[in-house]
Amino acid sequence: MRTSIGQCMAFAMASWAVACGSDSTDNAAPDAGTVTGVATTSSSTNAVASSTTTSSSGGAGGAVGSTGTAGSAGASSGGGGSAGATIDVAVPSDAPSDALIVASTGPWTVYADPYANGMPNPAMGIMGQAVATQTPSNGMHLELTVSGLPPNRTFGSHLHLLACDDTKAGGHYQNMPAPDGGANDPTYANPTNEAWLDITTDASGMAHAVSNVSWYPRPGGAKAIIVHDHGTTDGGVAGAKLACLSMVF
Ligand SMILES: [Cu+2]
Repeated sequence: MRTSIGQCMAFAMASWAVACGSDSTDNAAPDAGTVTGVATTSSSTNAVASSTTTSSSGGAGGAVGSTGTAGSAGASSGGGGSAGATIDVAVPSDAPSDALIVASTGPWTVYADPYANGMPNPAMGIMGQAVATQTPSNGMHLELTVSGLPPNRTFGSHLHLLACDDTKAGGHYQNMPAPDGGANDPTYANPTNEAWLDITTDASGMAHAVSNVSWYPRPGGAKAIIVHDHGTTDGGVAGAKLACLSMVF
């Protein structure tokens, strides 16, 4: 059964290629339910699709065209598509036919001992995916859909600069980079200069967030989505980093 990303998007379809990292040996299924240290994981195991779309054909009527399957999330050696989630991905109906798409279905990196006090990681069971599309005006429509979280709880989430295994993805991606030492200055750390994806789970632990911004990340400039302990407050502060989805622009 495939998971629909959400009713909020009108979807025509895109075909997309899944490019898998060459380092495809580690942490596929085992990571899904266990807390793993970040240092040993390779972010290249995540499936990252980046391709041109074909024929949006304007159909909002849902998944008419070919549906890309993001199977074999890197780690499935046989390529049988076992590890990958199957998701419906589509481009907004107003997206140009050559719209850039970046998508990731995991696996996720779940950080060990996120509070440095032995408390368990509430995002231990996180699953889900993110999809970014470039708008006609070179903006970005970014969607995050997750499950496996505690019910009825808000988590902060943002697009980050670095890979999941590189200083826990570093700081937030900023369209207009703050000067040194100013990364948390609200002039720069705000939801128009950064991509914020705060989520609030429903009773079943699922959540969905959308960020629409007027810019598109610079190539190589953003590499991950982080889920934090609590909702984002002034200056982009959201608490401990709990989990990370590799997403390389
Ligand atoms: Cu963040």
